[in-house]
Amino acid sequence: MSRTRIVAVRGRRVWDSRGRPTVEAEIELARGAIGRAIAPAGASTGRGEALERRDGGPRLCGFDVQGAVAAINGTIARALIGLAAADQEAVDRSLIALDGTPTKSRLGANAIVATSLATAQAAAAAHGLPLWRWLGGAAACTLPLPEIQIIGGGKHAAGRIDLQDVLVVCPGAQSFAQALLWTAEVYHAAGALLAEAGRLKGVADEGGFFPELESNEAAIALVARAIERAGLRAPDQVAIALDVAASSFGCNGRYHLASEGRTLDTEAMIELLSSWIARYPIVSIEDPLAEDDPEGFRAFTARFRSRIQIIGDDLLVTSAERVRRAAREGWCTAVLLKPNQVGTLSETAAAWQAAREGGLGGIVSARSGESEDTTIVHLAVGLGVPQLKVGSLARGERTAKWNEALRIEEALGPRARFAGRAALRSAPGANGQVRL
Ligand code: 2PG
Ligand code: MG
Repeated sequence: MSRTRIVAVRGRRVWDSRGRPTVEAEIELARGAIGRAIAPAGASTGRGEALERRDGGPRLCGFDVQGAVAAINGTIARALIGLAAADQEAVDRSLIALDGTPTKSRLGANAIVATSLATAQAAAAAHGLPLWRWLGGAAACTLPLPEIQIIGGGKHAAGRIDLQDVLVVCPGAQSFAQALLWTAEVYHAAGALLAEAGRLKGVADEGGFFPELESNEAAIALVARAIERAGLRAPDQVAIALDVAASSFGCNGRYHLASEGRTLDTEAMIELLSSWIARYPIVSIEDPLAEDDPEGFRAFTARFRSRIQIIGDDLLVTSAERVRRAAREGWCTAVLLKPNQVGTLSETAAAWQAAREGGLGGIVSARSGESEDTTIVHLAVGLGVPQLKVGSLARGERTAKWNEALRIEEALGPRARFAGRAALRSAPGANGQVRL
């Protein structure tokens, strides 16, 4: 215990990839080990997410986090000093009890998630281990299949198209490094295609190209052409994934595609997605319908679960309870895991545990507002989550994470396994026949 006894807890204001203030927590242990973590922030947030604490008011458009920082330096520090960082569940239980609200709004989910993740980093440092090894032990040897954004849209690109992400996965790659290499070829081919069409307008929030395109489908078609131009075979080597983020433009069973000037009901939305699945090498769709449309999710999943992976993000908000319900009711086949949606590392791990018990797949995910923090990469490897989504292959807050995974793959050497194609099957060993 003495080695991981918490002796100091510090909070500070740092800055995220959108130039907004965010919270860093730093935990110091008895023999000098230090762990740090920075809270990320979403733009397309689920209604059921834990709530970050912002100061409001005129300064910094209301985004300042002095209250959350003060919570770490005051209430949280007093409660955590003396606890063992190695007992993550006890630390997280104490954070949850200290906050006392169902949404973590009193201390702020940003203060809580930074503290929870910094605790894990400190415990790992005290043992001289990287976090992935501390969390997963000798069994942690699987590098996740990366899901990498090529075009950014929706709330990450001022609504220029409605689809939030057109991404690629590389189920045919033999290693994480090869998946990044193939994705880089596709990313640059997509950039060249846009430049040739006179439509290269920079990048969106997560580093994918800004979608100066005439329709949602045009973005998918562009990525399909980019795979071809890169000389790669779709879908067996490289395939397309979408994050529709439908809660951003749909509610009460009405889906307003503002970029195309039309509104669809649930059934028509499913038909639209179905026409894309039929014509493009799509192997995964996240949030095909809105968070208030679980029946739509269920109908979509019943129809397509044997062909593609269907991910719940806003619908499940990394809640173990919702994941269990999703598994029971067939809402989707995989869960997106974002620690700041729920607030603590223990609760994130519980959501993944619930997914595995229910036969669902999992993807650890960053947020659209990020930093150089790479903790989530360690969570994916350490908890054995077989997929990872952190945005595109541009912008330092994104490449910090991909590059960290490359280092982990190298550190594992011949013991490294790449999750590859199998990651897209909903349950390990289940007969999920994804179309690959
Ligand atoms: C998502 C995330 C990351 P945000 O919807 O999956 O792409 O976006 O962080 O804005 O919720
Ligand atoms: Mg999403």
